[in-house]
Amino acid sequence: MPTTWHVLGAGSLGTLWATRLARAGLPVRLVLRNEDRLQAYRAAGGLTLVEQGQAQCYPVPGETADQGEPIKRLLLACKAYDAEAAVSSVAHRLDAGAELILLQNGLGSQDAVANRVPLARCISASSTEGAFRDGDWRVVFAGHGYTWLGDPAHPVAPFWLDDLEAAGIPHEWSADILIRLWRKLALNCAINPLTVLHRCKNGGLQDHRCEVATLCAELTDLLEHCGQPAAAEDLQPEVERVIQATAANYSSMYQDVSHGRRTEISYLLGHACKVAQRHQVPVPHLQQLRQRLIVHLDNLGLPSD
Ligand code: NAD
Ligand code: KPL
Repeated sequence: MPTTWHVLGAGSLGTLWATRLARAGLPVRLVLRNEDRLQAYRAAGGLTLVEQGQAQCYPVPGETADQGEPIKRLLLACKAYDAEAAVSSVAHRLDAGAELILLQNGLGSQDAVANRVPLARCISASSTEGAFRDGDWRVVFAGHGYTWLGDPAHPVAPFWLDDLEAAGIPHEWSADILIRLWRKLALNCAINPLTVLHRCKNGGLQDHRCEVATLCAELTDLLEHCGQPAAAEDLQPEVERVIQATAANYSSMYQDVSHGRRTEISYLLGHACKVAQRHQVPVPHLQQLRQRLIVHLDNLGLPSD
């Protein structure tokens, strides 16, 4: 009997994974917050994935967090700020030796989850796939990409990567996932907050080269002093390359703010500033950027944590 994939978080990435796994004939169950959400989901009849303009509904069975069979494999597909509470809601159902796949962007939430469920194996993921919701229980597959998975505590790849292969989820096992997570965090810190503050697309940062370069210099220094020198290599040229390659796009943080959604600031810029303080690395421009962003979010009435 193949192991069931329990997917917690019926949002963009959770739906993108759940529908592809279900399409491959693998057992998937969607874990919902409460009975009301479960009833609403059942009324919708399943999760809909829109790919190249074609919508397809997959009747993935749903259940609430508090009841159901023991969970052996959990895909945690919520935002970083919800991760600890979400895993707590199913902690009583986790099997001894359960495996968790953490899809959260940024850093900080992975440790919070691992501390909450110390007996589980926590596998972190970093994804460049793109998806967004265009309705309740409906997700549009917007950008093909890759997902890197890795376990900082245990470098051996799990056998269930075969399921991802079968489901057509492009992935790679990464022996040092922390390098990838830190590199992505650095890119996001150098680009995303500035796009919010300057109210521009990524390409608009070409008019703010000095500001971007200053942030890259501090991020490079921080990565070198906090044990992540590989994540620091040639950071600035890569940031410039990403700005150019994604010039026509709005960053994910810009999109969150423009839709009135909470951002993951604490797990990006907030985490960078916290680690800098712990390692006594001066990062005045990153700190100032964080303060400016907090004021901006406060003014908009959005959470700034
Ligand atoms: P999302 O907001 O679309 O989905 C999160 C879902 O989790 C929501 O449906 C929410 O209701 C649910 N949730 C939260 N707490 C819950 C709980 N306790 N019980 C049940 N459900 C709960 O978020 P997303 O865009 O899928 O992002 C997930 C993570 O992936 C984020 O860290 C994001 O930065 C990262 N990411 C997203 C994309 C993308 O294209 N969407 C790409 C790369 C990385
Ligand atoms: O990952 C991104 C995001 O928007 O979150 C990019 C495009 C790299 C900008 O930081």
